[in-house]
Amino acid sequence: MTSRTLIRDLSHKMGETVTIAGWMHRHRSMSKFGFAIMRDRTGLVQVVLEASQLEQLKGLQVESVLKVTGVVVEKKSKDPHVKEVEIQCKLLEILSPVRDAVPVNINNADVEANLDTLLDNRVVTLRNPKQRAIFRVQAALVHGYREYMEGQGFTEIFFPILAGAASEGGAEFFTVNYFDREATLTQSAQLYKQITMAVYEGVYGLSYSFRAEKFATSRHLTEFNQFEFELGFVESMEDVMEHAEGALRYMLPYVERECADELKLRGVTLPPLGEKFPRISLANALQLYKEGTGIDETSEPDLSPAAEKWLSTVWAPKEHGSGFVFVTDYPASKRPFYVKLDPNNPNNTQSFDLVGFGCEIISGGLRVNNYEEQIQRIKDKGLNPADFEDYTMMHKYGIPPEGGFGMGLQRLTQNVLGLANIKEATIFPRDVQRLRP
Ligand code: AMO
Repeated sequence: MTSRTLIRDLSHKMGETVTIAGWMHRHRSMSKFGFAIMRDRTGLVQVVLEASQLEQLKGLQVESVLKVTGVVVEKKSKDPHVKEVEIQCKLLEILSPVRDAVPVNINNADVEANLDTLLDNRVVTLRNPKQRAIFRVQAALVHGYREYMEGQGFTEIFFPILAGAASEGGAEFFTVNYFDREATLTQSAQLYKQITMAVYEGVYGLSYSFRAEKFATSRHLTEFNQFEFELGFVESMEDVMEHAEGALRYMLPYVERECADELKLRGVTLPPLGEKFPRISLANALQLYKEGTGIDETSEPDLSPAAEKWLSTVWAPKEHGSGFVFVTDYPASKRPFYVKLDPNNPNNTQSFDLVGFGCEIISGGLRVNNYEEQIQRIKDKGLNPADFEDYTMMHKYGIPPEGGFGMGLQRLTQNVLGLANIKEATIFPRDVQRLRP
């Protein structure tokens, strides 16, 4: 068993001799003694060093990896209400010396660098506690999602990344050389989640999605993850929206509980959930936007980023006490081949987006579950049914009325934390220019 004590546990060890290990976050030398601020995955602590130990650190830079054995004592604090501890070092061991100065200063409250510098140096900038917090929150979102879906009795599926045909249509897909033929990287787990739904009825999973997005925006990546969901035997789209709402109502309080320190460090408060997320049609949403702002986008087939922002940060909080709104009934021209058409209007689809935090975070809807209709929809989108034979086999051999949704992991993380660019919420982001680190 390791004898290492984690920094967060030091306050319970007053007067004891302990061993901690971590990175030298900061370092300050006086004439006869000095201080090292040590950092591990749980926090920071000050270590008081004697002259001989300062000698050991000579020539070493911050980020050197150290092991310190010493006594936990109370730290004199300016604020009498704050009880802090520090360690009086008895034995200093250098586990990994760093001799070159780190390229970006990472020991301030946050990394003060532009986005490219931050990402180019991700290997070290991620060590800054405020940066590190982002991916603790992201992990908690995933755990919350899984817990919600397991609670419903649904089955987690691990979807493939290499596939034959592009699931979302369009030109935004990558091809890879697969032995002597061409494969694509999945744009989503759409086809596979439907196929597995026709076995397990309720399926979910975290997929990898690849989109050959040529233009870098603050909300698009070329590689991202989706919280996927698909459910059979639904009676209406409401059955799907209920789980999209249910998942978020579970995940956000979960993150508030599990990541209270991280949210505090980043100064984040989450938007109100309200009693129930409102549901409005796209036409209605655009009309409300026009009435509320004077901006007329009523002839547009989609919401603009500005309209998404207004709806979820102005309209929904004011009218429904919620920072979230479902927008339904998107035109058929804007939705892929698998989305079910409105039986009363073939130009309309039974689909929805969930807009929250000022941005679209979920897309979903009902699916075509009739074989002939699905073949026709594939043709209508200019695609070749032969490329989708494995998929349409499911329609041929029985698929219940069904629907589902996809929610971007990085998109959600970005918005939960109020980050300006989705790349900040992506641990190793890829875009047109970036393929490293
Ligand atoms: P859609 O393409 O709308 O739907 O994607 C679903 C959700 O994934 C996120 N997202 C992205 N995140 C980062 N970079 C991108 N380029 C990007 N594109 C999308 C968004 C979006 O709401 N199969 C359907 C979902 C379904 O109907 O089940 C799909 O992929 O958060």
